[in-house]
Amino acid sequence: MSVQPVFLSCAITGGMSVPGQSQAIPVTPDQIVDSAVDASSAGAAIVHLHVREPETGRPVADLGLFKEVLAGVGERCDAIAQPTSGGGVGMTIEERARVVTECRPEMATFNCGSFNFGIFQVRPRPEMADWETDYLESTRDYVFRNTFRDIYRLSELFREAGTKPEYEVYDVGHLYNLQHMAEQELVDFPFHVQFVLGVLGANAASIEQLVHMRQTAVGLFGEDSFTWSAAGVGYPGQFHLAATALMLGGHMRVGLEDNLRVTTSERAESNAALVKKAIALAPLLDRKPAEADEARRLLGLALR
Ligand code: KMH
Ligand code: ZN
Repeated sequence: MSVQPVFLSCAITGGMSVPGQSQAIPVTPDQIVDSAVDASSAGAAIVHLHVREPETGRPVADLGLFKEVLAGVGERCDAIAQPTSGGGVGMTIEERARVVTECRPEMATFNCGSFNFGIFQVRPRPEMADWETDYLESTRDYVFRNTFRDIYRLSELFREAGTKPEYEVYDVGHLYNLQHMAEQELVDFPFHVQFVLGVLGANAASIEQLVHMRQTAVGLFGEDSFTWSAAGVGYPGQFHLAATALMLGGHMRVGLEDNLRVTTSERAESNAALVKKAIALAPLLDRKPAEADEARRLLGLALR
């Protein structure tokens, strides 16, 4: 029996959370780069990147900050540097897409549908600034917008930039949106899809729902038409989905963007701690962790 390679993606800082949720969340470009390099040394083949205003930690789509972070990661490690085109609260699709059109990364995230995205249930902590509690509360009214007009346009921009999309699907309907895009010849095969489960407003981070999402994708596109990864939001969903993905032949994503705990009783001190725990599961389940260039080969990206 052959041992299949598995690549791990680490979502370093996030575009929805606020820094007061955990001291471990990196904020400044230097902190984000350091954390990404440490995650890469711990075994992450992909680092998924957002940027934050250095003074406050507020999620932003500032091109200068993205350039600084992408340059820093590129100089210091060989992980696939994967910026978001999802951004965060209050950002327009034009702002979100600029990192793709201006920086032409080898890969970036591509969100496949609109949905409510609520983080108002995060417990306020004494160390949070007023803007942070207001921001969390504002998500009662937040729709993460990815309309058909948006995703058609984004498809063109990704192709012009030569950037491979990682299709983020949060609910089963997003797979039907992806099928529609494929029918319009807006999708290049084989594609890569991330099942992001556990957002309040979309599907749950349960093993049953991951199996359902994967089966639906196989039914729509065929098993050999795509590579896939699972990102569980929250604890223990992050590790339950990582373990399930290992068993089902998928890849995995962990990181402080999606989850702040390393065990039931311990908060994660770093992204590297989350990566180490997930990577340790791979050999137990007969999967071999892939280095960055092996991940590039599996994803059909040019080797660096
Ligand atoms: N924040 C995650 C739930 C993106 O950046 O494009 C989803 C995400 C999307 O990572
Ligand atoms: Zn993200």
